[in-house]
Amino acid sequence: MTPSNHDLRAWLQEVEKIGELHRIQNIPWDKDIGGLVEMVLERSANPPALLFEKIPDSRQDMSILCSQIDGIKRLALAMGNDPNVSITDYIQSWRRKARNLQPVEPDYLKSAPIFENCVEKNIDLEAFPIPRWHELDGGRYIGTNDLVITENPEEHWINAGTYRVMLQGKDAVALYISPGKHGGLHRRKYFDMGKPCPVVMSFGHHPLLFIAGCTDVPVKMSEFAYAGGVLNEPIQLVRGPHTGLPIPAFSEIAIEGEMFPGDDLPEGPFGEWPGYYASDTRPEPVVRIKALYYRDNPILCGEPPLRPSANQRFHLSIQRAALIWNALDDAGVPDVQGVWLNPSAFRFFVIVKIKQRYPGHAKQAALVASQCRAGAYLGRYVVVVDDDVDIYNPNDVIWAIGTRSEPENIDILRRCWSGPLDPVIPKERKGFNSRAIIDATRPYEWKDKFPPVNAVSDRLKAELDKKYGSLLKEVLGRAH
Ligand SMILES: Cc1cc2nc3c(=O)[nH]c(=O)nc-3n(C[C@H](O)[C@H](O)[C@H](O)COP(=O)(O)O)c2cc1C
Ligand SMILES: [Mn+2]
Repeated sequence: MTPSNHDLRAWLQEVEKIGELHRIQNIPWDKDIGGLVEMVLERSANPPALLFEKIPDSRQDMSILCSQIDGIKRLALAMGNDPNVSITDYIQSWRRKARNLQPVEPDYLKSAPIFENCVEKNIDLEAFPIPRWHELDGGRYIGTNDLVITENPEEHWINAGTYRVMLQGKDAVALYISPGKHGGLHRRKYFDMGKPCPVVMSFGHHPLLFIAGCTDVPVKMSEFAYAGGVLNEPIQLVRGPHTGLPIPAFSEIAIEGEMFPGDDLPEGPFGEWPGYYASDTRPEPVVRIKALYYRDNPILCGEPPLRPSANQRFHLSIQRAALIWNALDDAGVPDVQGVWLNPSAFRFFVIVKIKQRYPGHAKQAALVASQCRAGAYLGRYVVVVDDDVDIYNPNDVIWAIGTRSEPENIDILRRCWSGPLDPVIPKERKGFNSRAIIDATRPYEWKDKFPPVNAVSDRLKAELDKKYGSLLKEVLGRAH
C-alpha cells in the first residue's frame, strides 16, 4: 500500500516533529480524559495535541487523540500550508481555496488498512476506552470528531457530516443530527419510503476529512470530493461490504449499520459547544451495527465540545470566517478588512472589520454577515468595526463597542434560524432566535471629526522601540 497524504498517522508524525504532540498514559476514560483536555485548553496559550495511551480498564491497543487541530501550525500542516502562517494569511488562503475549489472525485481501493480487523460477531464497543467526556453526559460518546456517511436514495450523492454519536450498549449507537443537516435529510427520505437507512461511521481520520465533515459543503457535493479538491488529488476510499457506502481507506475505526424507522432510544444529554446541555435528552434513531472495522492499534479522534475557551474551535472560527468573508464579497460589500468569530462565542458573535466608504456600508456588511449561509445558523450578535480595531483581540473589540456604538441604534432581527442547542431559548420556542446588529464603527457622517484615539502612534512606537529597545526588553522580561 503506498503511503497516503491523508493518513492520520503520517500527519501525526509531522506534528510530533514540530513538537506539538504530547503523549499521556494511564488516564481513565470516565470524565478524566475530557476534564484534562478542557483544563489544558483553558490554561495553555498554545495547547499541544494530546494522545492518551494505555487507558486503564479497557483494551490496551487503542489510544485517543484530542486537540487535534487546536493550533494554527497543526491546522496548516493538515491543509498542506506552511505551519508558520499568520491567522489572517491562513484565512485569506482558505478563502481562495474555498472559492476556487474544484471537487475531485475519490478513488475506490480494493483493500485498505481499515480492514486490518473486521468484526461481525460479538461486537463489543464497550470494551474500547470510549470516553464519557463531561460529568453530566448521559453516556459514552464514540463520535465527536467523526464522519457519518449516508447516501441520498433518490439523487445518489454521498454525504459525510460530523454529528455526535453515543454508545447504546455493545453493538449499537445513537446519533443526533440538527434540523436541516444533510445526513438527517437523507435519513428522512429512507424513512418516508418505509426503508431502513444504511450508514457508515468513521471515528478517526486525517484532520482534513474532519474539517470537510464539519464545514458547510454545498448540498449535493460529497465531502470526500470537497476534501479531494482541497488537496487537488483524490481521497482514497473502500466500499463497505454490507452497505456499499464509502469508508475512508485510512480510517482508524469504522462501523457499518442501519437505522430503522421508529427504532429510537434516548440520546443525550451531552455537553454542547455553546457550553450547556441545552438539547437535553430526546429519542433518536439507533444504528444497529453489522460490522466493526479497525486498524491495528487504532486511534480514536475526540473533539468533545467544551465550555468555550479561546483555544477550542479555533480551527472552526478560521474556516467560518473565510466563508463569511467570501459571502460578503459575493454580495458586493467592498473593503472588508477582516472577519472573525471569537472562539469563545463562535457563531454567536461575528465581527466584521471594514474601511467605511459610504453611508450604510457598515449596516450592509452586518446584515449580509448575519444571514449568509455561513453566518445564519445559531447567530446572535454581529458587530462591525473600523479598520483600526484588532478583531482577534476581544479587548479591542469590546473597546470599540463600548466607545463607538450607541445602544439606541442597535437593530434587532427577529425569528431568525436557531436550533435546539440554543441555551437561552426555552424548549417550546426552540427553532427561532433574534439577532442584534451592532454598528461599532465611527458614525459615518462625522467620522473624520471623531475624537482622536488616545494611544501611542505607530510612528512614535517605532521611534521608542529603537531608542529604548534594550530597556523594554529588560522590563518585559521581568514579567516572565
Ligand atoms: C466537534 C463537532 C461536533 C458536531 N456535532 C454535531 C451534532 O451532533 N449534530 C449536528 O447536527 N451537527 C454537529 N456538528 C456540526 C456539523 O458537523 C456541521 O454543521 C456540518 O456542516 C454538517 O454537515 P452537513 O452540512 O453535511 O449536514 C458538529 C461539529 C463539530 C465540529
Ligand atoms: Mn454535506
